[in-house]
Amino acid sequence: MAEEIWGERWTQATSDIAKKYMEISVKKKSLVCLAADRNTMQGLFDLIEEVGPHIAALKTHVDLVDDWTPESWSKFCKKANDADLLIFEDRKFADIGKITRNQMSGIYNIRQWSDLVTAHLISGPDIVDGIQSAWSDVGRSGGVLLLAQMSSRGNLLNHDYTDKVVSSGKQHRGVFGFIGNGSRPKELKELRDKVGYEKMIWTPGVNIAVGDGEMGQRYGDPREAILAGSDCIIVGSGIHKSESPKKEAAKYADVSWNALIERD
Ligand code: S5P
Repeated sequence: MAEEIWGERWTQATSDIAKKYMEISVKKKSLVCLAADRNTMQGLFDLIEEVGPHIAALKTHVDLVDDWTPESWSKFCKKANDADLLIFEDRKFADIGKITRNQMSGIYNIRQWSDLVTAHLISGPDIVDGIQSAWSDVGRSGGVLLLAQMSSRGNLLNHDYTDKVVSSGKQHRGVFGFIGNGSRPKELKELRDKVGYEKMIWTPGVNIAVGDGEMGQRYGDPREAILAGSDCIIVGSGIHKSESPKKEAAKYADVSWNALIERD
C-alpha cells in the first residue's frame, strides 16, 4: 500500500525510518508533522491526546519546556510512541562531530528517545557521523534532517550553500533527508530536482493562512508545498494555537494527503 501511494520515493528509499514514516502516513492519511511548540508538559500532553490520530510525526524543542523533568518527558515519549508517531527533536545541531555526539546525551539525552534530529552542515559532514555514533552508543538508530533551506526571512542559506548541503547529504546513509522552505514552492521544486527520490524533504513555513508570521517567519500553502515535492508539512502554530487543534490537524492532514494523491 505505501509503495503504491509513494511510488519512487518508496522504492528508492534506503532509510528504514523513511519507510516507517511513509507507512504511518498511509495508515493515518496524513503527511503532517506537528511542531509541538508548547512550553508546559501539560500543554504537550493535551496536544498529543487531541491531534495524535491526525499526524504522522511529532517535532519537539525539548529545551523550551519550562517544567521539563526526565520522568515527565519519558511518559510523553511513551505516549507519542503509543500514538504511532515518530519523534523528531529539532535541535539544529551545528558543532563539530565529537561535541555533537556528546550533545546527543547530557541532561536531555536526545539519543535515547529521538527518531530524527535536525542539523546544520555548517561545520562539515562529521556532524552526521557524530549524531549517528550517539544513537549507536545506546543501540538505537535514527535519521538526520539537514537544513538545506530555511523559512525565515533574511536567512543566510543561499543557493550555493543549499547545493553543497544536498550533494554532501545525498551521499550519507545517516542522512534521512533535508529541511526545505515550505513558503516558497518554486525553490522547493528546485530543491526536489537536486535531491532526487532517495531522500525525504520536510517543510516548515506552511499555513493554510499564507503570508507572514511572527518575527520573520514566512508561510506558504501546504498543498503547493506537497505538489512541489515536499514529503511532510511541519505545522506549528497553525495547529497548536488554533481554537480547535483537533479540527485543524484533521484539515492539514486532508490537504496534505489529497496533494500527495494528486502528485503521484
Ligand atoms: O526553516 C525553518 C526550519 C524549521 S525546523 N523554519 C522553521 O520554522 N522551522 C521550525 O518549524 C521552527 O523551529 C518551528 O518549530 C516550526 C514552525 O512553526 P510555525 O508555528 O511557524 O508553524
